[in-house]
Amino acid sequence: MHQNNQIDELERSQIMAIAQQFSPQKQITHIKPFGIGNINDTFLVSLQEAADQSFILQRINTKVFHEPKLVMQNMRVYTNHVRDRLQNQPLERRWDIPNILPTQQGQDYWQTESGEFWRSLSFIAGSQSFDVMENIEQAREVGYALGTFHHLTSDLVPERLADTLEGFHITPRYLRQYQEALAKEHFKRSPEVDYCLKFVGDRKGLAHILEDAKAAGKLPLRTMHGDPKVNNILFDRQTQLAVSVVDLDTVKSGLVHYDIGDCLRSGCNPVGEETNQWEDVQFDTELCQGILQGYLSMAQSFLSEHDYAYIYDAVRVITFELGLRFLTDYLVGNIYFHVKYPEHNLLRSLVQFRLVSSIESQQSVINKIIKDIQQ
Ligand code: GN1
Ligand code: MG
Repeated sequence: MHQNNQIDELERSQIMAIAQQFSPQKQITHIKPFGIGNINDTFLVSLQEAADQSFILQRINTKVFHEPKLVMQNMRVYTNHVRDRLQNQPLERRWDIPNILPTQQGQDYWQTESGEFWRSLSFIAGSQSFDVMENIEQAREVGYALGTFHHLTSDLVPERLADTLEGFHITPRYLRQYQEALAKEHFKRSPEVDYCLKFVGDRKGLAHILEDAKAAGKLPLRTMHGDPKVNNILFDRQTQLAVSVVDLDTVKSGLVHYDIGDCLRSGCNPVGEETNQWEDVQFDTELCQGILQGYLSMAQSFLSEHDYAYIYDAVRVITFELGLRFLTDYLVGNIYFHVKYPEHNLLRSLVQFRLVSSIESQQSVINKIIKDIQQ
């Protein structure tokens, strides 16, 4: 199965058997695909007489994560750290972290004979997520959630986390891979492809901004989430407050700027990254202000002058980077991101590039927001 929208009967019974490994005593009533992840396959498993104990079952994409056991090890390090920290210094409001559900043998994962790697996590009770932000209050909550994540991991020594995805968010590497693909692959030219090629050609310098700042010692390595797009933030259905950040596979040592940028990239695009109307994509600066206000309410204490100076760059670099990743995957034949049709990654890259243009055309507004919030 490559898209998270259907499962056939045979697959359902196989998945059911795997789910049972993580819940041997309870009867499973229902399994359904969950969310819109581009890499792993995710399911929600419901239990009879224990609706509140529904859990998440995921097949890790081992073509992307070559060492899935290290992914689980990192998740242990992260969840133990945050749980201890919350116990010693509780927050004033609800904040949850998913529990790793072990198998009957006490392992954090289940491997099938064919080598598939599965794991289960508790479902955060009464929560929901959104693919796009509907209002400024939600935007503030998204920012608060990312700030809380960075706050709670600010004393987690990044070296304790293994690098499970080498080169992840190292923008110059993606640029190199793109250039290699351009040189090697035979792809169909079209006005859209030409637009993308020119777009990247005009902005090659962008790829180096954050890595150069890191090399110059301006931006320190910290623990980063790696994928804080808005639908990885969970909201309490009742209070509508953010209560958790999920999708912890890419938690590792890195620049928090990739996180800040990614959160703004996904949160300030009201038509969403899967839109067909790429020409309508715009960066919404009010939502940007909301996210940054929420973020700084938690992060002000550990951000330096340099950190602030690179926030604008962070948002356009990460948006450019994602566009580049989608485009490269299109050029090499869609091997990394799940796609629903052959041009899917091309369209996704157009969406991100359009967003970059919109960010660039509003540079002074965005910089003013950053400046005002700092005071
Ligand atoms: C992938 O699988 P998903 O949707 O959680 C990708 C992110 C991208 C995102 C874009 C490990 O995340 O880096 O920002 O798609 N994750 C990985 O939607 O590459
Ligand atoms: Mg992810």
